[in-house]
Amino acid sequence: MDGADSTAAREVATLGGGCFWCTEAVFSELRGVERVEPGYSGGTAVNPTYEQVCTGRTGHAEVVQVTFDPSVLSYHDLLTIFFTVHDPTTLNRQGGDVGTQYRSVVLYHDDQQKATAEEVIRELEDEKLWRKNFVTQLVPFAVFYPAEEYHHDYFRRNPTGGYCQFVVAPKVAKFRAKFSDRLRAAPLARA
Ligand code: MHO
Repeated sequence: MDGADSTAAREVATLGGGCFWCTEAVFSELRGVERVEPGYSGGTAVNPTYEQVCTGRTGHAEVVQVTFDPSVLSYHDLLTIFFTVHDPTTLNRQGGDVGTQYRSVVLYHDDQQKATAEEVIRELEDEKLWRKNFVTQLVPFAVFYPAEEYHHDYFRRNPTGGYCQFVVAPKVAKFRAKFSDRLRAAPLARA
C-alpha cells in the first residue's frame, strides 16, 4: 500500500507502449501504483494467446492495466511517465519490435481520461520531448485480456534474459534516473 489510504478510490489505466515486459517493469516501481497486469487490448480476437497477438493479426496491442491511487499519482503524471519511457512517435514500432501489437495506445476509461491524454500529448509535443509529433492512438477501452502467467513480473523473474538486459533494463534505468522522486519505497507485490 506504500502508506496510502486503503479506502481511497482507485483508478484504472490501460496503456500500450510496446512490449509489456518493459511497461510492467517501469510502472511496478512507481509510487501510487497498486497493481500492474500485462495483457492484450484494443483488438477483436476473444481470449487471444501471446502467439496469436505476436502475429499482429488479432488487432490487439500488448498493454498493461495499471490500478493506482490518484491521490498519490495522477493520471496526468502517469501518462507523462508513460510517454517518456516509450517512444510515442514511431508508428507500430518500439525500437526493434515492429507490428501493430507494439503500437503506442491509450485506451481511455472515461471522457476525463481522454481529455487528460489529449492535454498531456499537447504539453509534451510543445516541450519537444521527442522532437517529432506523437502517433499515439487514443481509443475507448473495451476489453482487457490478461496475459499468460509467465508474462507477469517478467523482468524481475528473468533479469538475465537477452531482451531484458538489452531492452528492458535501459528503460527501467532511464525511468529511475528521471523520476527518482517517484520511486516506491518497497517492491510491489505480484499481481
Ligand atoms: N521481440 C521480443 C518482444 C517481447 S514482448 C513481450 C521477443 O519476441 O522476445 O513482445
